[in-house]
Amino acid sequence: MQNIIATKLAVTFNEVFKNTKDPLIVRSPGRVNIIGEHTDYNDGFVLPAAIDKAAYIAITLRDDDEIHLLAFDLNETFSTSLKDLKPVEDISWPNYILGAVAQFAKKNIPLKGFNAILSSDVPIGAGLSSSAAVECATVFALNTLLHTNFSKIEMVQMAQKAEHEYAGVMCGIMDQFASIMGKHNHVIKLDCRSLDYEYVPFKLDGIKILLLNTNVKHSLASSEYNTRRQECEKAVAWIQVFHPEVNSLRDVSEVMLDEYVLPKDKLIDQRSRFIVQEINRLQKGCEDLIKGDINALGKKMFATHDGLSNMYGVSCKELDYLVDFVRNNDTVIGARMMGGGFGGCTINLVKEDSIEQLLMQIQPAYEKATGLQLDYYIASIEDGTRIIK
Ligand code: GAF
Repeated sequence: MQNIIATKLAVTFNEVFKNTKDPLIVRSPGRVNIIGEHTDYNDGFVLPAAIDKAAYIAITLRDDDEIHLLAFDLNETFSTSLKDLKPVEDISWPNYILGAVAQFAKKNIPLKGFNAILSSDVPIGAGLSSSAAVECATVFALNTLLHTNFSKIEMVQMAQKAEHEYAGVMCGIMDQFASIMGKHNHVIKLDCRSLDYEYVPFKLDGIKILLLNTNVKHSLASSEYNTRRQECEKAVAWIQVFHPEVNSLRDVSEVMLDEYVLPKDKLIDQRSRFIVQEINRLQKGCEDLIKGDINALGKKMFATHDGLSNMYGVSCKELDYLVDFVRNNDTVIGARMMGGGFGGCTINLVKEDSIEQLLMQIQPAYEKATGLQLDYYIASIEDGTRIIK
């Protein structure tokens, strides 16, 4: 698959840009997250992994300041100049690339213009981090071509800043970390405060990761995401008055919420209580995984979904429908909505030999209930960002 994409991009590149030089081609994957949702920007833990769907960038430097981009799958072009580097308003995809370029500029790296083609098989708006994949591919490619020697962690942080500054989503660090640092058949237990991480083997005999895509792309996703972040910060600020040592919800207990947040605002209490519980749940879920108690982990995934839906308010009726549909199915070990929310995919751990039957039941039922098509992907866990050519 990678070779086919690399050849397709290289051929198109030479046709479009009439280049004599072969482009550098970098692949950067999307991600899944087993448990630990919305915990990253609260200094908590997450448990993501890079998957077999990825963004690809084919790129060569130019001798002038011009930037010429082609989005292969959309058949759209965009051109600008390094002198005019700023977020674009009417189309989103160039921003993920330009946001990455801007990080080099901010570090006073002498830049050059470039030609690039972008292609991706990470479905857009499915909660699989299609934008992080593009940001990471771009940062990684420029780091190589400009010989800047940034470490992988520095590149993760630059890609995250690209999302903040050019896409306007104040995301945590999980998506970019998973894309760059992913490891075949392992999930990453990441402490989002210290950035310490541990690879935990995730090779479950007879169980597969099934992603069910609601095909709902909620327009509120980025504004509500930023609102959730502010709600969490508000709870921290109220607690800090009495406990100045508290820096984030990572440092907060449910007793503190009872005392300082619940009496002030029920909604902020629900939001922050979910995060405190979720940080705790991830720690226990990770122990389950290490012990091989996959059923216990699965139960926690359902509990995470219920918290995201009822307390954190980031689910939607289509996501709830899919999780409720599999809740009492013995072949589904665990299921929940995944990523920022308001649409996108559910992640399901399903016994491999039952997937076909499950799909035969759930696809028509979902389509009947919602009028939307239900797409699915069986994800495998792969390595993070790599040069492929
Ligand atoms: C999005 C964000 F980009 C991540 O940082 C994370 O907060 C996630 O939503 C929710 O866990 O993917």
